[in-house]
Amino acid sequence: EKDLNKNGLKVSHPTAEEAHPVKTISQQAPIKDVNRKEDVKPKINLQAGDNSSAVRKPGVHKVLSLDATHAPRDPNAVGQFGQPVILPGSKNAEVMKRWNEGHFNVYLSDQIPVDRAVPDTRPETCAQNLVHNDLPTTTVIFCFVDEVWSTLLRSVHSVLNRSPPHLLKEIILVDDASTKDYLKEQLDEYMSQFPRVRIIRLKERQGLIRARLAGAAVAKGKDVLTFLDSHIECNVGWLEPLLERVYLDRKKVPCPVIEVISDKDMSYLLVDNFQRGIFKWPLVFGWSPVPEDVIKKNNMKVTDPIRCPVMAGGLFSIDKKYFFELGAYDPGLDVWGGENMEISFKIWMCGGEIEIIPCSRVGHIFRGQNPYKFPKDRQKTVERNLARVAEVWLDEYKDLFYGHGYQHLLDRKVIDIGNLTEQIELRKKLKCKSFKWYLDNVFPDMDTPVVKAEGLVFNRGLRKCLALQKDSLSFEICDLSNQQFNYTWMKSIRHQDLCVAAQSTGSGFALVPCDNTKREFRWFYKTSNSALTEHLVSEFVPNHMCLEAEPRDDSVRLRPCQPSSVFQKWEFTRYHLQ
Ligand code: LR7
Ligand code: MN
Repeated sequence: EKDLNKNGLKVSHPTAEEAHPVKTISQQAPIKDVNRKEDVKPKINLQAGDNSSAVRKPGVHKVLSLDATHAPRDPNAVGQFGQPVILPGSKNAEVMKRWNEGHFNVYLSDQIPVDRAVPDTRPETCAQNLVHNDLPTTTVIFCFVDEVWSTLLRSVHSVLNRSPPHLLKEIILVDDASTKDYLKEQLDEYMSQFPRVRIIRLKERQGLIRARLAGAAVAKGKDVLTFLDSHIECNVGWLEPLLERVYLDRKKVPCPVIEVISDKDMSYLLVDNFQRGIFKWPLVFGWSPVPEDVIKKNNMKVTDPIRCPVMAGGLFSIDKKYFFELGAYDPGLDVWGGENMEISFKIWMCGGEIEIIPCSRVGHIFRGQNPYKFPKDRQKTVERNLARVAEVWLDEYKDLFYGHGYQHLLDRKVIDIGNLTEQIELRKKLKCKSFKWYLDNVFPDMDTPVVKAEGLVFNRGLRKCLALQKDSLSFEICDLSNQQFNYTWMKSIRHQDLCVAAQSTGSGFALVPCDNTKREFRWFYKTSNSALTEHLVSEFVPNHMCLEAEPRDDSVRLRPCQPSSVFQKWEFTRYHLQ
């Protein structure tokens, strides 16, 4: 069922079960940041909200809980209060028949009220938290393609019912060229009851990234944009804590805690506290708990915002002007995937912050598969998006992206990732910091060295080292001059911009400007614990020959690999391999 590319790597985000531990018991435990100290005093930002030059009054009120949602219209309905529903076995066929409409239990969803109550899963003290009286308003943007009727409606009702009306400027539904009939006149008619809801329709399928951009472009609200997936349920008091963060600092990008609506029984499940959004190579999103000792050391409270290296993608609020200052999303990203990495790197590297706000909680139906078609191949679409992000934002670390199974993307004849000039210009214009800065400051626990090994390349047999010699390699007594090499994620043996290339004919080498797309630059480094096979094997020459020291004249050459030959054993000074 998993989406594996040809290297066996997952390109979809992890499913709820895999990566987002759920709990049904009530939560306790504290929170805080792992990377930086949380601001002690709220920053008063005169630029946020209206342009009044007066210092904001501390005027504060408790988060509105809009208690009507706790006393639903129909308390005996199926799935009410987010309870699990076990359908009789006789319904199985029907459940299965409708499953693929949304890749969740659509049959059951259709039985559950569109305005059901869900358990208030906020930490207890959240109801006492204070927010400002003059919070900015928000436009809520849902984009969707062929969303299931009942879940789309439940998403909209949860916003209408659980957002303080004076803070909800409008809800924009962006129909990304859906094919289902019920999403046409029937949806128009239904939504016409709610003056705050507007529908815009895209003539051609654009994908969620450009669909969100289309929504943002027509937003009438001037303050804040809030993006949500179209199969969610906002919990009690979800909005004000998000807007409060933007109010305190317009460069904060707050995300709610994303809770789980079961795809099988539609129950609303509480997730573990202290989860951060992170990524692993090759740019795979995941959740990771804030370490226990960090929680203790910082005396983190359960309600404290948690700074996140990356956001999940679908659910967040952002100051509208700031969103556009950042260049919004790269409009060259197609359909699904990668935009969460793009916006996350952009926010952090260009002066903003991403936070999860524990007092704001939204349930989301996690599905095993995308229920809609990709206009082109899904795998290729996501890879291409990620390659665009890597090229613009990762600096020298893009080798780690490509080196974790995406080397084929470097061949631009195979995959056209499109023009990136505007994105690169934008990064310059905004004077954004380096990816290294981001790793060191925002995600220091990732500990991801940019090369696999470095230093001298020492041969055990002759006790000498590889050395640079004009445009070729020599083999000399080890010293510290001209003998420093990196073994990179692209499998190249590199000295500054020069790389060791195998020659297709003969047994020689060249030391020439690196080119990650060419196979003559790739050297397997074969290791084993017995240390008998530390060979540097050319991927290029026929039969994968090995780098060998020639004892007679102290030169180096390529020879058929021989596991026992000491002249073929090479060691770097320092290893960062796994
Ligand atoms: O072509 C499309 N056009 C659309 O309008 C494809 C999708 N969409 C809509 C779709 O109907 C839905 O409302 O876009 C929204 C997101 O699509 P999903 O629900 O298929 O995405 P997802 O929940 O599987 O994936 C997560 O990662 C995506 C990467 O591009 C987006 O950022 C999603 O918003 C994001 N969802 C979340 O963050 C919710 C929590 C999931 C996690 C972890
Ligand atoms: Mn989703």
